[in-house]
Amino acid sequence: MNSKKQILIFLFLSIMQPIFLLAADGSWCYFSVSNGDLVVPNCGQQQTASRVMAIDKWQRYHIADLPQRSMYIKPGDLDGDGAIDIVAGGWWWKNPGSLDGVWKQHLVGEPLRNMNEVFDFDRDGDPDVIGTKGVGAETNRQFVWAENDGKGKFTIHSNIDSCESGDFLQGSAMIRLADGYGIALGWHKGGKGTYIIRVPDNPKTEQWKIDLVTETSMKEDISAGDIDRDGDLDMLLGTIWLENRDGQWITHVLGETADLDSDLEPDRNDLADIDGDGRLDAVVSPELGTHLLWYRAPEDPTQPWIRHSVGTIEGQGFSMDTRDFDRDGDPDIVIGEHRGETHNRVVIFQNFDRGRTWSKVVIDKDAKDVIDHHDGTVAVDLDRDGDLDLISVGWYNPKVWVFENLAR
Ligand SMILES: [Ca+2]
Ligand SMILES: [Ca+2]
Ligand SMILES: [Ca+2]
Ligand SMILES: [Ca+2]
Repeated sequence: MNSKKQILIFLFLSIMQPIFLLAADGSWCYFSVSNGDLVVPNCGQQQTASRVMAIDKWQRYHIADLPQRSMYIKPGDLDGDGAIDIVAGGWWWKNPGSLDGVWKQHLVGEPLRNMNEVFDFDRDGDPDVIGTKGVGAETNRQFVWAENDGKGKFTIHSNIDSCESGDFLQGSAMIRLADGYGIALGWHKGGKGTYIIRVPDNPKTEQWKIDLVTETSMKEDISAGDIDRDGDLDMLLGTIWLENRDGQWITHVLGETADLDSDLEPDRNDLADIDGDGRLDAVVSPELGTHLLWYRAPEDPTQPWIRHSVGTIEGQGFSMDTRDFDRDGDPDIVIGEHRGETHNRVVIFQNFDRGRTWSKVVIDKDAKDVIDHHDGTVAVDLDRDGDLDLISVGWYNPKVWVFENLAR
């Protein structure tokens, strides 16, 4: 073979490589600026391309109608069969093995009516449940926890202090503290501030205490992460973060939204390294506004963080999760709409080029009196096939949903 032929074959293989890869595994796509899939970054001449898992094929399943609103929806293998079940409100649903099967509904146990965390509190290997006695959005500050026997049968314990203020939860985060685990709490009307429930060493016999740790609250979501990289977990409340300084919680303002939209209130938030520089950035989704934002953490996170736009979300951002849906190594963002004018959608914002370019992929859309999302669109690989599925719950439409990702 002469060298000209070799070069031609080499060029042919180079051009065909993405197509060969696509053929080898149908769930992977090739995106490039050269064919218009991606916007050229910074209006420059630079070539950018990446190979990512497809995120545009989904199947929705209606799992249950709820008699009242549930604050949260969370995953966990409650019965120990290896399949991931769903918990919302006072119920759990057994994973039928195939996501299109019948999800049998079980009561966690009265008087636990509004789950806020699923976690192995007694460290015996199975997930337990904590929640308030509150029905729907009624004011209730009394917590109980449900001890799992490993097979999804629960014993309810009431050895938790009542919270001194609060109406219903809009923020809840498991947080590892110097002396054990805690559950950070944010109330819808703010209460007196941010609280932490202390999980005692022996959760069955010792009383669980609740401390007001700071008067600061943004009345919404709470995310835990080591923002200042000093080895302990801090908290993100939206455009404020709380520095864990040896158990004292110091308030830092990281950015603003008022100059962009004076009505906008941060609702859901996540900590994720959007630009791949090793620092946790803040993702903030809106209530009473449409701007989905991320704030880049500076070297010293007590200094102002630089705000960037991800895109707009017409139905507002009451449901959000930040995970690597396309498996290209960077976090993407899913939003479930709650206040769409006529319809509510589930939208994935796909991160390209370290948070500079986002591609908006609508994966579900239906009439607003059929579906909405509130503290939902939680990403979890429900069928353990290697792609992230979603579980979600509505507020105007209190229903439980599963979205199966058909990439795999
Ligand atoms: Ca347990
Ligand atoms: Ca820290
Ligand atoms: Ca990604
Ligand atoms: Ca999956």
